[in-house]
Amino acid sequence: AGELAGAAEREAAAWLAPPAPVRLADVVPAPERVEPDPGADYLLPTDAVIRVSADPDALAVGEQLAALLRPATGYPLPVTDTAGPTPTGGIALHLTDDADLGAEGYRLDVSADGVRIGARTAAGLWHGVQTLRQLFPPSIESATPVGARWALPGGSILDRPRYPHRGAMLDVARHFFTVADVLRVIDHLARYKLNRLHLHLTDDQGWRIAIDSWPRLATVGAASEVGGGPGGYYTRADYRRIVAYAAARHVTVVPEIDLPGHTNAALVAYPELAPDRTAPPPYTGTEVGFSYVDPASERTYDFVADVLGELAALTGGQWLHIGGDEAFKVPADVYARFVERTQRIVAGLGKTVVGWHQIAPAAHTDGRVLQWWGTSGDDPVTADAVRRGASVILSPGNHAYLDMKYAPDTPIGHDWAGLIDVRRAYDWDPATHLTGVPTDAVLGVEAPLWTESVTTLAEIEFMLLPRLPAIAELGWSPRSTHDWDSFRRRLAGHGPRWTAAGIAFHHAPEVPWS
Ligand code: TNX
Repeated sequence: AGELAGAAEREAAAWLAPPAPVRLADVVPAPERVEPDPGADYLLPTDAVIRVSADPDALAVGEQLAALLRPATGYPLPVTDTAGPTPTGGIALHLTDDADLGAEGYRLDVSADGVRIGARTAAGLWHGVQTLRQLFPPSIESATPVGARWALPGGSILDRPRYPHRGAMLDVARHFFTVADVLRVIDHLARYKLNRLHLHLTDDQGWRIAIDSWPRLATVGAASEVGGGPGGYYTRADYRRIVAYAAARHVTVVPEIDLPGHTNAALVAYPELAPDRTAPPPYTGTEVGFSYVDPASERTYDFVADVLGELAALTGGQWLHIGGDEAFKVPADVYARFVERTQRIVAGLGKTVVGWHQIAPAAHTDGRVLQWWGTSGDDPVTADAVRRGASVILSPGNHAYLDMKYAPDTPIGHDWAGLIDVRRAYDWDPATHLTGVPTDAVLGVEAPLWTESVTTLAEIEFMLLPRLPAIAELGWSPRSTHDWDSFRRRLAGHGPRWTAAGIAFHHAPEVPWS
């Protein structure tokens, strides 16, 4: 009888049809345009079908959507292309030729009859799917079936990114992280419509990518990390797996080989690259600026060309990051010549060069990108490089550095660029941040996570969440949507999602977690 009463109650609840628990505007990053239609909520039925344009990349997005929704709903959610029989209802993913949507935009319509996402590209459909995912109740993130009403709020969203470059950086050199950890970080990026993963692959404490022509980089240079742990490196197959997993989530990997400084691990493996031709001891501390490959030796340029050549062949994306930061022991003119020669090597490989903003004084080369990590908002040298043609990715140390502590009592992290709570991560404008850098020179934003003090995936997640969504919103959402109170309220809705997905996060006191 108890069971019957329960069933009756459930039926009564369905008849009363409460509104969908999530509001259409509760999305992070904030969409460009939201038009709620409270009369048009949609209840996903058990037999819903996902119908997709007959295109392999679009169908892949349809399969990924099904894989996101199946565990919690327990529904079969078959994926078919639109050429097949056309059931009503369900979720449709359509490639359209609506030029307004650009390379990554989408339109999402929820009506009482079903859901439709339209985009010009599979990337646009993918971003639309991330929005749809956030419109379901938080328990959609559960890995096991949950008895919930899978109701979606009615209405329409039109959405496009503000900037083409929306990234995060993971330092796998100070501490090494497994392929599985990196894939999980890619999942976090994709949730918030970030499209670049910058991997800081080399530093004083370890070299993390196998290079066939210089094998000791991995076998010797990788065997250390901060604090004396065992280190590690990615094989070519590992690296390819990361690139492919990212590409399937519409994220491009930007690999960094830090040159000419931050190279102690390479010198341990190949003393012939050291200015005094002597191998230094492996380094497990956290100082910077003491090491460099010899800019006066031709062997150094063989090394640079071989390493960047192998990496260019391995990596799918258009960019190679050459580091360039904190080469304190290399005189300015020698440094500039080294960077110029390295830039030419990258150009010769058909890739676009990215470097930390210290490379600014070097001559311009086509398409070159500077990554700003200063804390002042005013740097005439960077502004001058922009006048000579460079574009800029903004990673201001005092807003976007995910290795800064949230508060004085944060157990891990640094504070040299200040404390960065969620509001500080959110309250700045990439378009006007740097004096003398016009809006159209800004490619986008990136949040770096340096890992001197970060040793586990849970610690990565603790530093990323909830600040990564703040940086993501700066990169994606039109400035007109920028509003701290709106952001922290929308962000609060993600706590239960992360909890349901088993993701660690910092319960920042300025966010009204329920
Ligand atoms: C500066 S940011 C560095 C890194 C450190 C970081 C720690 C940059 C380009 N260089 O080598 O890990 O500070 O916050």
